[in-house]
Amino acid sequence: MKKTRLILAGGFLGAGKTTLLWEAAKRLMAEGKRVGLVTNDQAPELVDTRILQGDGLKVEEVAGSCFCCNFNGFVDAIKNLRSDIVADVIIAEPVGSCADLSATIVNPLKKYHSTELTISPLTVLADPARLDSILQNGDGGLHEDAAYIYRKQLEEADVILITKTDTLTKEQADMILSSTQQTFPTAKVMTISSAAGEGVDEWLQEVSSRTEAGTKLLDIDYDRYAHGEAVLGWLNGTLHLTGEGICWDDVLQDIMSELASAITSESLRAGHVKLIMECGKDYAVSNLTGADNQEPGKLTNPITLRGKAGVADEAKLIINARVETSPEHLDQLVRNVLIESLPGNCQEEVLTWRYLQPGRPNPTHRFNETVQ
Ligand SMILES: Nc1nc2c(ncn2[C@@H]2O[C@H](COP(=O)(O)OP(=O)(O)OP(=O)(O)O)[C@@H](O)[C@H]2O)c(=O)[nH]1
Ligand SMILES: [Mg+2]
Repeated sequence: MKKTRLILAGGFLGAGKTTLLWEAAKRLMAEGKRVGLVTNDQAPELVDTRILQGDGLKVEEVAGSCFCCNFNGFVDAIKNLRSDIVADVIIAEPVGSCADLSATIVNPLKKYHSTELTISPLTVLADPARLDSILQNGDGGLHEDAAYIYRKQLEEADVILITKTDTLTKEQADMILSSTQQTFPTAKVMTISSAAGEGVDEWLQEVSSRTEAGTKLLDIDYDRYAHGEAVLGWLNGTLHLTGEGICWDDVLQDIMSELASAITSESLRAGHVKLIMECGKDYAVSNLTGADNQEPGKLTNPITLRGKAGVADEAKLIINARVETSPEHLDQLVRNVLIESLPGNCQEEVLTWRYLQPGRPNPTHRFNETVQ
């Protein structure tokens, strides 16, 4: 069986990974390539998986643990995509709070799976608003240990991809590109706007033509890394909503603005909050990212809304929230927001509801040397 090209696109929560996966997959499929995607999270019921499952895209989900702590689950997902669709290319999105991927994923894959896979340089995506703060020794709107993870992600990248350049002027984009390159001189630094479709082909060309992957191994303090993950509360919930002739787009918008007000009024910092409202085949998505309370002027566009769910008698809502607070508090906050914002004639049935704090990372493999 032919080899599959594996592209890992990591980077912090909300950096733009899923949006890029979608955009890149569409382009590769237009060239006639068979493309598989892998999503990853600490718990099932992912907004990302739902967004990506469309237009013939095959998506495998590794849920319940990050790729590095469930290396075999990740390998199984790759195997499934190779056998089900004979994938030419697989693009995988690790959990946004995950670091040390070179030592725990890229190099182990090179050692044990090089007959089936050609592994691309490790790409780390970075949202320019957070990145700018991190480059200036700020906290990127994050707890200092979460900011530590952010820095470590950049440090191990073979390719750093600065995202969302449509939110910057040409001068700002040039400046952040050059200061990132100065700070991380051994990485290839590139810019991209998945929204405007700019830089996607250049990135695909870069990662599809090179085979130097996982060239750097981190010196990383696992206590700080574990704490940086543990400051985030994680909530994944799915609800079945019913009510006569409800406009589900309005409901989605109301829930997200209530969530944003609750997060802001309690001075909490949001990693990423994602909502998807599905109504038959139609759906709308809303995201809240980069709630940088200290530098509100730096917010790119904290709430986004796209798609259309429409008017109907029922809908399904998936909530994925990662916010710097205890999972118990996040549970309460989201419950209160739902009570406040669901319309009076709407009944809800909770299908799944999990809130948790990510456990200490305990990778299946951790290499001390790079594999040639
Ligand atoms: N303006 C702009 N917004 C973008 C772009 N790419 C992604 N976004 C927005 O950034 C937010 C986060 O994007 P995602 O692709 O979900 O980010 P992610 O890295 O997958 O996030 P996690 O899965 O939580 O780690 C969404 O609101 C996107 O619409 C871009 O090129 N330009
Ligand atoms: Mg994502």
